[in-house]
Amino acid sequence: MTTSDDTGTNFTSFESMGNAIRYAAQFSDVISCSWGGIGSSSSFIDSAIDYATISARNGKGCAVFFASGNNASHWAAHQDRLPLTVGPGTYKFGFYFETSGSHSCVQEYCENLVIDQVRLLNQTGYDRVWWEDFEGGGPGWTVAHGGGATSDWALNTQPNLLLTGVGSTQGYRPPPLILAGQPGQWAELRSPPLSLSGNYILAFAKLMDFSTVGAQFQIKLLDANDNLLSVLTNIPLGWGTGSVGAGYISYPASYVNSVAVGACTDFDRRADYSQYGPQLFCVGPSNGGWNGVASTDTTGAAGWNSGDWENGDYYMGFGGTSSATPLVAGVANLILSKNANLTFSQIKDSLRLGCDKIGPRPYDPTTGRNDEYGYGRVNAYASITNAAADTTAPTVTSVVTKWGRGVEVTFSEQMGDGVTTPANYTISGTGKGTLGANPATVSWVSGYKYLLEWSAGEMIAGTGNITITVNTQVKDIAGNALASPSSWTANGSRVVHQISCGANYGQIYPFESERYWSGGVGNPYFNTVNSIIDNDGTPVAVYGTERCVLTAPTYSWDIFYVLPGISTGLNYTVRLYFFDNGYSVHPGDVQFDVYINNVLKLANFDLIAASGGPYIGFWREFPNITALSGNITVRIVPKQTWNQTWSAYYCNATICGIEVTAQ
Ligand SMILES: [Ca+2]
Ligand SMILES: [Ca+2]
Ligand SMILES: [Ca+2]
Repeated sequence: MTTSDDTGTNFTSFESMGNAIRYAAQFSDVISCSWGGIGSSSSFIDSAIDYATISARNGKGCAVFFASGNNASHWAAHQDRLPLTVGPGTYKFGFYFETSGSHSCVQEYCENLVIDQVRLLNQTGYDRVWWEDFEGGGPGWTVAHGGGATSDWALNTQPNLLLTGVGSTQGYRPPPLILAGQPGQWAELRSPPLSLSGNYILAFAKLMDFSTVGAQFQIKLLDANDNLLSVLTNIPLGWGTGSVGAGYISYPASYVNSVAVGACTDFDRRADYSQYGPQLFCVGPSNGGWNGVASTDTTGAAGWNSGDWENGDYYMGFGGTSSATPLVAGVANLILSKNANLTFSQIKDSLRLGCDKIGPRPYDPTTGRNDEYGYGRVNAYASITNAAADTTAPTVTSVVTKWGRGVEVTFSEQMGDGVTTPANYTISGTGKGTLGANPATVSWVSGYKYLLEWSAGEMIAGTGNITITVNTQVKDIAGNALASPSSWTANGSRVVHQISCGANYGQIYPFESERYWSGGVGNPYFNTVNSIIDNDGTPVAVYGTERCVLTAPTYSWDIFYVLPGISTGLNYTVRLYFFDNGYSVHPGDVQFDVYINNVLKLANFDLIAASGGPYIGFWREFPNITALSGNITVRIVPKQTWNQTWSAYYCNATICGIEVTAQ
């Protein structure tokens, strides 16, 4: 997320993040955030989460999920995955550790390196070809040393150095060579010989906690006689992988109205990295055990999977609490697919009651939770099963005419099947005019509101004279068919086009987003409008956005609109909206011609003379326009004039809005 007030650091400003949450809450039932750990709390973010979880969804509240964070231990959240290609033969893997000799630490094991869960995956990066968890001691593995070293890698059983996410009791660890204070001491752990051919991925879990730079941790490919074939990776020591035991929930997951989600593994244990604490709600399946999470990837060579061997559109090594969080958010969406009327609190109840009590830690008998697992591991089936069913039939709650070919229909709740099918909507009443019985399109606006649009015809002006009837093929998201009231009556309108020119901010109701245009530039700024002459109720934002040619040294292009769907045999009034944005300020600076249907309507039109100054909105109206090949065209032609503001000859032109009304 990048915005204009981006501070240039990893994250944009707290204010922008808060605004993004508020924006998402206008359109979403569930918000999943895999970011966090941004330090101090922010009132911008807190208040945005409050808004989303309390006020959004018509007061039902969005469910807002945040990842708890990945720094609970030195075991890396994202484990190493080393690709290799070998011809037919017998191979070993060597885990090589060499001292720098520069270390001054005298405490044994003051530096820690442990490996566990070593596995060779097929080239998809998912299926195990061979593996070792050292729980049986690691039969077939051998050790070697040199450079003055006298000891080898050995089994490690210290509780603080075991990989939590797999129920591990043993890992493998190099000796404290560094205590000798001499460079070049080494010890190597070698896998059993493996018969291999083709493409593989070597994966393993590692714990690294070193401060010394210059020592080495290498993973080598060896032949059957322990000869070096290649170094698969070389990790200079000094690369810590996080702060030990960050036994807290990162912010904003820790905020009182967030749902904090941690990660568990395919052993049903808390992933070693998964941050925990009293605010943790639950855990969701992720990596940290044997396998990662399969995910889509940026297509082709871009992204995490470059597609060396396989289709690069997928990635098998996703993980972290960033992976667990959208999974739990997805379960919340499944719950809402059963009953979209559930509140945020009820969604949490369904998730909580569905959780499986996994792991070795006891759960509080009263609250049903502990700090490492929250209420337990999410269970989609159990959560959906315990959610109350929606048995309420939806109804139509309002119909509002937006323009002569657009009507908004609002329902009582979140809708599902049939709601965007035009044949399920019928317009009737004397105000219907020449509109067809069914709209051409039905599109979602926001919440429970849908927009019906016709592509041709006109309503006849009147009061309370159109009726929209919706049939029972329209259902709520749980499948309940529409019930009474299923129709509603509203005023008619004769407006067939209302277009906000250069509208870069989306639709400005009831004006359409800009369409049917060519030429000119959509001004990306929202101009301040000081006043409007003969205000007809058009939104100020329509004047504040424009399609323009600004101080062009020579004539470059016309601004041209071709408005379709104009009926023959009717007269139309075309109203054009204008505004000077203050870039030029003197009468005479901005002049252009206006043609409608190729007829010159305004010659050398002096924008600033017409308005009396900059920042003033106004309009001009042209009646008795008829269809030209089914269209009405509006052409704005910039004229070169002496620009007093900028002291040069420039071409300028601008238009803010177009309204076409059947007379
Ligand atoms: Ca183990
Ligand atoms: Ca890719
Ligand atoms: Ca319902």
